[in-house]
Amino acid sequence: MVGRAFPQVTDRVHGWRFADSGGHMARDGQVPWPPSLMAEYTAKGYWRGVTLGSLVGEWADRYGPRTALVDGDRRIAYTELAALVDTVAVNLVDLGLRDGDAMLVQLQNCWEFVVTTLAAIRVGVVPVMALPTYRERELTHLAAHVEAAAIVVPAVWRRFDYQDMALRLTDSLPHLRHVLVVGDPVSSRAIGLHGLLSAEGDAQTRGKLLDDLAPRATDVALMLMSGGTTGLPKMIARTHNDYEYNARRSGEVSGLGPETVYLTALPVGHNFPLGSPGVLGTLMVGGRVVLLPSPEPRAAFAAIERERVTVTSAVPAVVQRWLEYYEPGRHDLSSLELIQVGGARLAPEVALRVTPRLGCRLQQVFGMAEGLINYTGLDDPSDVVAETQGRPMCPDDEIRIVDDDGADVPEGLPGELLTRGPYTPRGYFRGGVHNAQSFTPDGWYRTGDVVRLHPSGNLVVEGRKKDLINRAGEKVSAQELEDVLYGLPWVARAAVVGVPDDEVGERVCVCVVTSSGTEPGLAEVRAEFADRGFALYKFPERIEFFDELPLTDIGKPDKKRLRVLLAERQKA
Ligand code: OOB
Repeated sequence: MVGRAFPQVTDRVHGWRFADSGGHMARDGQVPWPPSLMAEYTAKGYWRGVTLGSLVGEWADRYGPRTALVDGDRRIAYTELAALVDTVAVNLVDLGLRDGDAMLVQLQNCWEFVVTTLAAIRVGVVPVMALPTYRERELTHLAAHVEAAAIVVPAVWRRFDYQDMALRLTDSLPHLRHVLVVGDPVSSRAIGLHGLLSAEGDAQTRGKLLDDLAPRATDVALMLMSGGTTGLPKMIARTHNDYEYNARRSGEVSGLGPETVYLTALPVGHNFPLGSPGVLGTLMVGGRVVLLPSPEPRAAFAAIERERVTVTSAVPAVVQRWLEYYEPGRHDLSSLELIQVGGARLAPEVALRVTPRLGCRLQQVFGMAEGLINYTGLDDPSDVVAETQGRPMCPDDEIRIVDDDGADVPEGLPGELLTRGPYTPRGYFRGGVHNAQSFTPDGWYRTGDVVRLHPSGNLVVEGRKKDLINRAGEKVSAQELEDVLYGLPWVARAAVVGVPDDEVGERVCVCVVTSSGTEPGLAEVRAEFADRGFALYKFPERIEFFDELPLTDIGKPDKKRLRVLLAERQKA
């Protein structure tokens, strides 16, 4: 146990919670749902009124000796997980961290991530999910925005000294009091997380004290980062009620159960592997979570084989690598029942190869940190699974598909997706001007995604509202062209972007990683589009070859970076 005596319950400061009465105004930067809907979501059983932290003890009671987490050689049973979470929670409180304080969590996939995150949540300390790739610029922005009181980082990971970076942050951020470090060496100015894994007193007394300190289900449980690829990330405060539902309902529509062995190889601080259904959805049903720090195929396949993994989630770029790497005689993926693919558009041609090649089912997941998640059904026909990105998981998810004037488009036509619902907050955390841009006055989140309703009732993502190339006023959807490119035998990966042009504003540039080593000329590529009857203005006007296309932290195509690379090539 660190430092001084356990604090009194009366010490509590209620940082980010909804007021109990008097208009349900949220404290400090959080936009609440209207009271009538809060009552309705509760009455309908979406919101169970439980905190995520209290679930850990429930899981231990229910699943006891079963393995909850696997991280390399470290295996943690449900009972041990609950004990670890309570011990760390007590020590966090003892460090002076309180209900409503924010703690940046910047860890690679490891068991300590799960324990620290749940420990914080248990006592109302709000973990802010910072991805491992963030550096000082992003972290300073996050820490300042939430006035973070603590940060937890690896000492060194992939040869980068996170501890050093975190300690430097404390110099410029007065709120940031504690640097917690996983691994060695721990600086004298930091606190080793492994030192927080023991505490004085017996577990029962500890549990009782922690229950008294527990936040309320309407409070903010954790913060997720928006997936936007422009500008600095925006923060989404998710409450216990809404995120518990997010993970529980996701688990239902993904068919998770006690026999599930879920592999998380995407960065676990992201909504997809964290709670959609991911780690939390798996733990809720007594399954086993296998943590791997990277989706690199050799290690991922070895983990699948060793742990008999049944479900995993991946972004399209990862699935493509797995499809290329897989050798039936060499790799045993026979335990794998389901691969969930989301985060970016999966080309139908690639989708169709998943089941025949890897021998497991495919489920498309179209979700967002802001809330709404769509899943294809486990019994949808294979063409629907290949061509659509699923349907909202909750009967009370509201969606609209609108034109530029905000009017509903005729059924089946593309438009921007707007949404509201029981796990889609009504604004960003301290969102300011972003809230006015991204949310309508009546609480609809403008996703920026262009979708259309498929006859199956599922949604098809047609692209991003801003991912249009404007060629002399004619709008070209990058995605429409990418789908064609993925059907060509020599294309391993493709991204289409607009490049600035004095004459027509922007021209269509095709960026390709080839699968065969051949590099066809522009004329050949244009002939493919001619064969398919495309309008002339959509034809590619430049083609560039790459060894790899740049990806974001989670593995989505990073078009912002791609544009920079293209500009550099142009100059050279
Ligand atoms: C997930 O969340 P974010 O917040 O990183 O990104 C959300 C955005 C969406 O608005 C959409 O533009 C894109 O990522 N996206 C997809 C997609 N899934 C997400 N675009 C096309 N097809 C898909 N299947 O990315 C996320 C969160 C929870 C579950 C799954 C993904």
